[in-house]
Amino acid sequence: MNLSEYILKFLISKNVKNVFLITGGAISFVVDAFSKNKKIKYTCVAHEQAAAMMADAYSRTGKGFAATMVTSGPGAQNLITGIACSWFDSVPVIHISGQVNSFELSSSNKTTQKVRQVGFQETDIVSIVKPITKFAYQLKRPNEIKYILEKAFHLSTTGRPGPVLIDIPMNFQKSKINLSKLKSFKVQKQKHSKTIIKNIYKIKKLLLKSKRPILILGGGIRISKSIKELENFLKIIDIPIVTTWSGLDTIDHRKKNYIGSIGVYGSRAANFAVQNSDLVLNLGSRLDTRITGGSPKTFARSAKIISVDIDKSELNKQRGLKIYLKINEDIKKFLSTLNSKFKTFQLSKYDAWKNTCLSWKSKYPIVKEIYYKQKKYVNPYCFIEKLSKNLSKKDIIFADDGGHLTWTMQAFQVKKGQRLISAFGNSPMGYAFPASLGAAIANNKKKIICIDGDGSIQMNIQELQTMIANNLPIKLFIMNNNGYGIIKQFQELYLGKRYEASVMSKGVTNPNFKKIAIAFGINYSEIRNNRKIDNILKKVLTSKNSEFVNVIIDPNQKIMPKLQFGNPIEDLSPLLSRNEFKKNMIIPELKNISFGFSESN
Ligand SMILES: Cc1ncc(C[n+]2csc(CCOP(=O)(O)OP(=O)(O)O)c2C)c(N)n1
Repeated sequence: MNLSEYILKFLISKNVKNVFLITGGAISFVVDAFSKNKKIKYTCVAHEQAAAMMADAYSRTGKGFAATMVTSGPGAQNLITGIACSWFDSVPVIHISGQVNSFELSSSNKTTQKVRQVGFQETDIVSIVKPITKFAYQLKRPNEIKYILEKAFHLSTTGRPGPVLIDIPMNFQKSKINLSKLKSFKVQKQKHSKTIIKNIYKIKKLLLKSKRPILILGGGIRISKSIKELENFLKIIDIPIVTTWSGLDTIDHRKKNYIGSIGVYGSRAANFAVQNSDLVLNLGSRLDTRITGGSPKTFARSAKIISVDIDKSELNKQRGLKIYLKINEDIKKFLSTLNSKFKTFQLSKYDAWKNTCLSWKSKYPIVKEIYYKQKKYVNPYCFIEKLSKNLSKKDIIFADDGGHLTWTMQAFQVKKGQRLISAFGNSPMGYAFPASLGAAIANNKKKIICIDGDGSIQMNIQELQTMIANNLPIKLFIMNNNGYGIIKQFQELYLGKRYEASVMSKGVTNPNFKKIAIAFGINYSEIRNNRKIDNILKKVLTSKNSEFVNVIIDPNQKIMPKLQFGNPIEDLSPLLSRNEFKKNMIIPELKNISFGFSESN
């Protein structure tokens, strides 16, 4: 067996059924190994950035591990944005890059160590990706391969997961290896945590004293594969629940205690709930600035915050936010220990508090009746609400980056089991479409929905060909507001409405999407106003083919509500009248605070 054949054997053992790749001289021997192995396939993509994003989504939504293969130099460099998506959102993926022959590496000779390049397309990809991978390594000898792959897999999938990259010189790829001589990587036994039970009792005590507790569900729940454990936990705890964006799909939004998502683009109701709470139990959210607003010290400022996070550095970061009880645990272990100990976890009832939160939810809906009356253009909030009503609990939905992501996250009503995914931490334009392809390949029976922007789709539009060539019946919705909507709104707020580089007259233009769809052989539809939504949705969602839907949005459509810079997250814009606002602030220390904003609606 040669080393390349061994790599495939290893990937198969980790349940990788498909590799996303683009070939090239320096990876050719590894790619050639597929000719001798029918247990694993590959998908040829059009851009390595898209390969990394496909692998990322394959891993997020599938059952196994995910992999890419790319050539040296530009092939490996193109992976970077996709690797960063996996890094920031803790997604396990292995990237295998080819490298020039080991004897052509600039590092292989004392006299060439300072030159930029010796071998053709030589790039020190390991140094480049080190800060965004859990492990990046250039193979030094062929017989290290087993040890290095096992180590990479272990690091990628355990603790806080993340991407890894193994760089393999060409001459090693074809070298024969003797399986009996290969060394294995020994996994160190994890220490048993002694504090977990103690902390659970502390939480129980704090809940007893609390009058207004709140539960935050973050991305850590999905990352740690704890949906079942969460469901069981919710049977023994009965307090208002809010989510972050990456926690949105951890819970059915019809659940009685669900209030909404929190943060800069959160719902008024959820933000009032967290800001008025006196105890926050945070499961797996980093509480980053999108959640806390620009001034973390104003976040949940009357509450004792309990955070459960597998990453100690997230608990110990000092940005003004005070975490009262830091629980450095894997959420799965934490919840399963807790669930096994208690038949009921809380002793108080909190009925009045729950009713207050629910009354905020009904008083401040994201999607207002009046939006449905809009005659011209499609209102994106109505569109997303209708789309979500028409989708089933098995469907997987991706959203890209921009206004359309925000409308989706604000208005989508998740059903139990559904996935709603974006590259939350990295948030590059161009993620959602290739990610949809990766998910379609990992879940070939499921319906995959891609919600994209007219700007963002153009970053990976070449993958329309990959979709067609692989017969992937993705439903692609372009929320077309003819420009960079989210940037325009920023420019209106902070840059005197100077729309530099965000609108057509300033250089941001769209192709004719109809011609593009036709050129690739994709069914094309348009939704021009609210009245047309139902019919077109019915048609495309029951179609067995790939569908390209151009949803025409008002170029001046805003994201509402949204936090204006400098305000605490309970005070979303458009601002409520100060009287109404103060009535909602039930915590005594905020009731009489002077906010300094003008009386305005
Ligand atoms: C790769 C990359 N480049 C630039 C940005 C900055 N950016 C964020 S959203 C956005 C505009 C997105 O436009 P579009 O997809 O049309 O979405 P809209 O806001 O109009 O819904 C830009 C330029 C980014 N997030 N990623």
